[in-house]
Amino acid sequence: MSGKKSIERYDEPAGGWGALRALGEHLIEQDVAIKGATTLLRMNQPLGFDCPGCAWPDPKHTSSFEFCENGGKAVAWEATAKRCTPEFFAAHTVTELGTWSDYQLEMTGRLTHPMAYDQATDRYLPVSWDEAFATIGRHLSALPDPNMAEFYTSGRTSNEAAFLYQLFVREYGTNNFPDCSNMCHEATSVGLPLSLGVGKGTVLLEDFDRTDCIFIFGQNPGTNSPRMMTSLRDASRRGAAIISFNPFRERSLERFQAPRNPIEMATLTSTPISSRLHQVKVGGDLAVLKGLMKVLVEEDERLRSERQIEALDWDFIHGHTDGVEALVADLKATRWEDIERRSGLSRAAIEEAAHIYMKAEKAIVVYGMGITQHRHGAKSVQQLANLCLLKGNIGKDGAGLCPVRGHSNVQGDRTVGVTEIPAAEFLSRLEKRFGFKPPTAHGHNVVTALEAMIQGRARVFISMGGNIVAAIPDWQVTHDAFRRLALSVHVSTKLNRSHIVHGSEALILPCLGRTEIDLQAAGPQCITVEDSMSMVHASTGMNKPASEHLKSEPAIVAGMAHATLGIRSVVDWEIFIADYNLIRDAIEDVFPIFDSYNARIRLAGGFHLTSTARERNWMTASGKANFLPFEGFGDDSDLDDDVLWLTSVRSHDQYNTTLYSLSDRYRGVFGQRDVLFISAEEIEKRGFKPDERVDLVTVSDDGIERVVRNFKLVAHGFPAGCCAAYYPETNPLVPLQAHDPMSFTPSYKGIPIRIMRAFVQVEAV
Ligand SMILES: Nc1nc2c(c(=O)[nH]1)N[C@H]1C(S)=C(S)[C@@H](COP(=O)(O)OP(=O)(O)OC[C@H]3O[C@@H](n4cnc5c(=O)[nH]c(N)nc54)[C@H](O)[C@@H]3O)O[C@H]1N2
Ligand SMILES: Nc1nc2c(c(=O)[nH]1)N[C@H]1C(S)=C(S)[C@@H](COP(=O)(O)OP(=O)(O)OC[C@H]3O[C@@H](n4cnc5c(=O)[nH]c(N)nc54)[C@H](O)[C@@H]3O)O[C@H]1N2
Ligand SMILES: [Mo]
Repeated sequence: MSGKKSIERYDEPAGGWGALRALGEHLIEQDVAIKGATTLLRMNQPLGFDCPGCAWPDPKHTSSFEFCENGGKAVAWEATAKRCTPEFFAAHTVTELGTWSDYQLEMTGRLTHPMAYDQATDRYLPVSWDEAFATIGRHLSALPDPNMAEFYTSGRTSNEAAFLYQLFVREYGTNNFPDCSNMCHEATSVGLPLSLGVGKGTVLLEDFDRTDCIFIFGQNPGTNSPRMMTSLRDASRRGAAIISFNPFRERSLERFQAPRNPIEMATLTSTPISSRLHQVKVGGDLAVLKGLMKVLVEEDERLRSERQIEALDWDFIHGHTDGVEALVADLKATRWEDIERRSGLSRAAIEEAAHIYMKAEKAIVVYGMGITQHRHGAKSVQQLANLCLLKGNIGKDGAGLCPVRGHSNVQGDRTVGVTEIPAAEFLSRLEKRFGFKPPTAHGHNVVTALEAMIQGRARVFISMGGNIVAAIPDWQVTHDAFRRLALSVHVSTKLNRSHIVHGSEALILPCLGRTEIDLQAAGPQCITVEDSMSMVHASTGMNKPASEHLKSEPAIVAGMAHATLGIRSVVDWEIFIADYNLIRDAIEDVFPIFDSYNARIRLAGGFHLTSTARERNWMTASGKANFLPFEGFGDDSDLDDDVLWLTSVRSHDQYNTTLYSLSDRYRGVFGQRDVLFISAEEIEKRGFKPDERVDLVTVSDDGIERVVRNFKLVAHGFPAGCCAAYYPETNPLVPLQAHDPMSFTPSYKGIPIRIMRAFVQVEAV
């Protein structure tokens, strides 16, 4: 890691030479300069592998190499030459590893052997795959009730592995599927079906080429979906308006230098992205959305009465929707002074944005975690849908709603049945295809799984990827629950916190990554994934596996199933593992939308899973799209003046709990992460000085003290009453009960805190 530690102004645009330089450094650090570079050329190509980074789609998977700094980092992270071997585990007790940072743990490299925790020596020792599977089978069979086991999925898991996983778990007898999506876009999956009849976005990549304006709420494209910058840059150059709402002036929302554009690179110029970037208060989006819609409906009323002109799409509203009257009534009753106070934006700014939206024939509304990770996440998503519906911006060329998904296959995992609330039709098709009766009772999501563990109702935790222990809220409470499990199992590629905070027995099962050759009885296999825009395509690994002892995720599921269900299983697991085409045939049998699955993934670019809302076919109870008003501004009622709203965000150099480095170039932070972004005015108002160190303490009424210590105050252009720090360092501050009641999404982006002068004013080492 480069040793520089500083806070400084970073004036370069997003992308450009800074991105090339950063990726080069990362490749060297991971020891993959040559291999990594050739690996990168195969990413997102017709015959290559799908980027294990984000879920943003590719232009038909047929373009020449599309440079993406963070996609490159994700690949190099997986293709690293470093190895975490049994010798490494022999040299360190787990207690010692508990003192290592997350960065240090993952920097040990790829896991090479299955390992089992040994209490006597406090170390992980190598174990055979058969022994590991037998341990899982023994524990699961011993549980008096299958609902005492939890089966987590992180969204890198392929459709094939995810389908087998849910098949195993349902044959075993539970719907307990806590999923990374529960911490991410669940507000979309739960909120949108009530509005539009579908829990996914309604746009395709080509809509970005035709739209007149793009509104971006709470999403950081330059860091978390950098390939989106190409679409935004093109739209901006075409003259489409781009209006962003974010408490940070994220650099990629300001300007972008396209690494593939020789002129911008040679002349050091860049393209402006947002025509307006509104620094909304943390949690202020509901107020903005109500303000925007208030202008629309009141302007429409005025124009209709004065000039017989419609500002809203009344044909669409009458023909396709229900409930507009209640929405209009609520908006009319909403006062501007409240909107301004809650959003932190002026009426004039909101009016200007609303007029741009009103005049645009086609608009796209993009959003990310800044919307979903709030107590009112699902309702906020519904307000975004309302905004679209008022102008008929759903199911129209160049228009629509665009939730930007997280993990590269988080959407696909859901599509193929990893869900704690399975639809009856899906279960009956599963039963028909496989001949066993799947459980119908709803299972646990992340929050309810954690509650079950805390109360001792769940005893076994199995994790298909991810690093749940670091990703969840309320560490003091939740980590204890992990330590009290009878068994914790993690299918992983790298060592992480979830292996350290473990149950009485614990297993680490190392798996192949997406870049690697997956050789099975019928030959090398491809897997499939679904991106943010519901395009499904194949991905074929090309690299030699990091170790000869790795197994593929589907093979690991089959091993667990075999050891748990034995001969009573009605599934022929071996056949599925020999040839993944057969898994895809089974997926097609259960989910008709995958019609001709194997044939269609062989087409260049794969195929699109149709979104009913895109076709204006509303799969809601009423058969129409629903306007769903939201009274007030959420339950984040006004707190004392000294309370700050903290939002937790990703740095430019991290992938969720994985840190590529300790820097965050675009925000001017180098070599450190224990910082609190806050305005100079707030620092002064509270009697502090920039660079002073403070402790952050959650404001809650449950008597539990939640604190993280020694954060440096970094004066940053940030809205009043708000501050920001990095995830996962701030996760101990989020109370488990602080989640959206509809979607159970933890409110990671709206944490009321107080800051106090730190006892020790020194930097952590
Ligand atoms: N390189 C990289 N790529 C990734 C990931 C990664 O960690 N690294 N993670 C993947 C995953 S799982 C996901 S879910 C996505 C996440 O991608 P994003 O949705 O972009 O997630 P965040 O960076 O957490 O936050 C998004 C933005 O919301 C803003 N924000 C914070 N609070 C608020 C608020 O109250 N209102 C508004 N309007 N904005 C707010 C933040 O300043 C930030 O710019 O990216 C995926 N891609
Ligand atoms: N405070 C706060 N908390 C948050 C968020 C936030 O914005 N703020 N964001 C939330 C969101 S959006 C998400 S999605 C979650 C993320 O939660 P997770 O998905 O659980 O976490 P990751 O950090 O993505 O998991 C990293 C680990 O995945 C394993 N891994 C990587 N690739 C593979 C693979 O191909 N197969 C397998 N089996 N394992 C692999 C590696 O061992 C690595 O250590 O965190 C959530 N937590
Ligand atoms: Mo996510």
